[in-house]
Amino acid sequence: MTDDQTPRRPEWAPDDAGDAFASRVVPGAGRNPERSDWPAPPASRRALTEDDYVAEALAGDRVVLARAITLIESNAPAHFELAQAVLRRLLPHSGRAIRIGVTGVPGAGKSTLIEALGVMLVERGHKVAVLAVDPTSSLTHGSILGDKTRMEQLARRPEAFIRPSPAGGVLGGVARKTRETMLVCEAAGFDVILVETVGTGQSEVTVRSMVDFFLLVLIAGAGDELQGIKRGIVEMADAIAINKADGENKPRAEAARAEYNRALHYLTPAVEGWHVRAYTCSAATGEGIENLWNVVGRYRERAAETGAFEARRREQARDWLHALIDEQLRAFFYNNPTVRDALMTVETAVMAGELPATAAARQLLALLDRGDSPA
Ligand SMILES: Nc1nc2c(ncn2[C@@H]2O[C@H](COP(=O)(O)OP(=O)(O)O)[C@@H](O)[C@H]2O)c(=O)[nH]1
Ligand SMILES: [Mg+2]
Repeated sequence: MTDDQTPRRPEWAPDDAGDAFASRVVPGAGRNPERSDWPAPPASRRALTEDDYVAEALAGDRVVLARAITLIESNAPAHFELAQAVLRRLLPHSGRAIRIGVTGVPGAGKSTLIEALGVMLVERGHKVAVLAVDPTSSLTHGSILGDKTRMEQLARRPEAFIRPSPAGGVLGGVARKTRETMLVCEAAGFDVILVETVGTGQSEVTVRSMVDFFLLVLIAGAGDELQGIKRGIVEMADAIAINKADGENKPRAEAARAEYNRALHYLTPAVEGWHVRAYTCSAATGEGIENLWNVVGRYRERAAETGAFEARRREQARDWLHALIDEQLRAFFYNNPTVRDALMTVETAVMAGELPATAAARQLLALLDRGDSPA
């Protein structure tokens, strides 16, 4: 047997596949320029036009969907225009999904829970998209999202689409990309969007502002159940899942649930007419996962009846507009050449106590007019 006939391990083989392959990998043949009758490269390699993106995203093509999202996530100015043009055309086709945010401290089992819920939902005929918001992921390579980030079982299902957090550092950028990605997924026919966030800091507020339902995942700790998680986060939740209610841990989880329910009793619900409650579940065994989905269903029904569902979305859209204006004003200001030239001097004067900060800010803002006039 010559070397060439030895079965070779394909690049895409699973880690545990061993070395016994019936087929072997041959180097790919390049496109032959003499053979114009050969088919053009598949769409997955061609540069797509605005029409391609729109038509194929609407058709639910996962390859194009992934490319559309890459386009949205791109920071290149040339991509920005195209991405916005595509989004604008997809927007009327979005909005029909239920958007669920999942938060909680690292290790609480968010990814495991999302996977269990996601698998259950695709088995019921849903199309499920999983997105992540983790502004730190570019630094930690996503490790903070835990060891289940890849969600292998769910990832194997063609009805599911899993997108890790966009790299890019600042929360504002990650939030914009996630929001827009969500719209593209909805236009592509995904009817359940699950957004996972790390349970540390500002990202919960951001995710809460883009979802219909916000689920807080907790685990039973020793003693004070309300410790270790900021009260503000509890107040934002539409339901609390006490996860890992399995094995020896089950009684503690039940106790934690009772304790949370007592505490929740005193909180004003974020959505009128909806009572936030705690439930136990086990993402590992699947127990209680269906119940959580039923809770989401009841919420959706109830909030639709009262008008709270649509009101929340409308308010989110308005808040989002203002957040973008703030962000763009800031960029416009700091990128202005006149401002940039003056900033250091003014900063120094303020630091030295020679100029009040209020006057300094006004002075700098006044430069915007001057900087733009032809002079
Ligand atoms: N016993 C038990 N372990 C779980 C459960 N859910 C998650 N885990 C484990 O907890 C660890 C962290 O889970 P992961 O989903 O990555 O947490 P995340 O950081 O919140 O996304 C993993 O080792 C999971 O296998 C559960 O319901 N029961
Ligand atoms: Mg995770």
